[in-house]
Amino acid sequence: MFVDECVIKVAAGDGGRGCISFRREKYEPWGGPNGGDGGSGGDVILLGNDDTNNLVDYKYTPQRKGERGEHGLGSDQNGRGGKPCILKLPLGTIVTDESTGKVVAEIIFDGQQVVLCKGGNGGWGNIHFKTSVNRAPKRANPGAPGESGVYRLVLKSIADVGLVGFPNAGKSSLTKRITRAKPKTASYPFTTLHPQIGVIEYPEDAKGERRLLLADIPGLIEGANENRGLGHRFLRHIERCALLVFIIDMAGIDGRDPRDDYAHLLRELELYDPQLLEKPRLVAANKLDLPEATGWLTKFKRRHKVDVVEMSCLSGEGLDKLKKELLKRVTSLRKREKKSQLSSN
Ligand SMILES: Nc1nc2c(ncn2[C@@H]2O[C@H](COP(=O)(O)OP(=O)(O)OP(=O)(O)O)[C@@H](O)[C@H]2O)c(=O)[nH]1
Ligand SMILES: [Mg+2]
Repeated sequence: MFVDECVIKVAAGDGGRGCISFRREKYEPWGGPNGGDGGSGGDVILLGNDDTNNLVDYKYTPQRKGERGEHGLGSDQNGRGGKPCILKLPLGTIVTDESTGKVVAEIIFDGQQVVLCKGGNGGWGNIHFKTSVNRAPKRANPGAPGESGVYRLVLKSIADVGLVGFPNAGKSSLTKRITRAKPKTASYPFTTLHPQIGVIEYPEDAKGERRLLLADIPGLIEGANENRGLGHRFLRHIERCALLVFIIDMAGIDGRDPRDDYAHLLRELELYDPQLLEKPRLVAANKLDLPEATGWLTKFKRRHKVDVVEMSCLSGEGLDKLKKELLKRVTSLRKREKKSQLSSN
């Protein structure tokens, strides 16, 4: 099961109690206080983890808690701190406070750590309350409560290139051919039911990035905005891509017109978020191994002024060219992004 949104209830551990205790030894009538401090409670910590692309664990166990700090003991023994509660999250998870709606964290890289809720401090033992006038204090502090809250987790996958297309256009076939991911492909619509991220690797001597992340998402159909098919919900997984690749089935199977397919896809993206149309895009004209495709391709180019890479996932034609094109474009987009970040700082 794929889950990309859920609500969790978390609490850091409370601090342990401070201890009231006195030194009791033979021939030592005024032993004095020796109650240790309580340990602090375990924090709730978010940890970026690139092994997963799913929030399903949090749907089934949405309540998480840090461990309480141990209470202080006599003979100056402080309590042990509570173990933190570590929430491993896929890269691209946005965490918002459910009560205020404010974003409190965004998980971007593997190993990133964010303390979401701080554990309570341990209470002081009576050793701290000794004064010149009260040398036998019968007083210690309770531990402070740990922070807690209700948070919404939303996963928007991080990828460089997002694939958009009607069902059966060949998105997963392409992912399979140019990355190591193994998505299912079949001749029925909606074979892909949730997003998959594949890595395109480039040789050492290629100019630019060494690897690009490719997001294969379920097919869109006309009326996806009214929740037809699987609807728009998976478009959030291409929101952060630098480049969108529209895969068009150029063979026009079942009386389809590839020119209209492209127009419908643009419309669906616009209905979801007009900003998606501002992203650089490229058309991958697929299934050129089929005889009908050549005629449609000419008509397509006449109607739509957009860069087209001609290819076939079946024969492998054009795949190298597409890979190179993706590398070239994403590398230059990333460079431009970096430059504009530097100039705005
Ligand atoms: N002839 C031919 N068939 C192809 C080509 N690419 C994909 N197919 C076939 O088209 C069908 C659909 O391919 P998929 O890769 O599953 O399509 P998809 O876009 O991922 O489809 P959904 O996951 O349903 O959205 C499969 O039967 C593929 O074998 C191609 O270049 N030529
Ligand atoms: Mg698919």
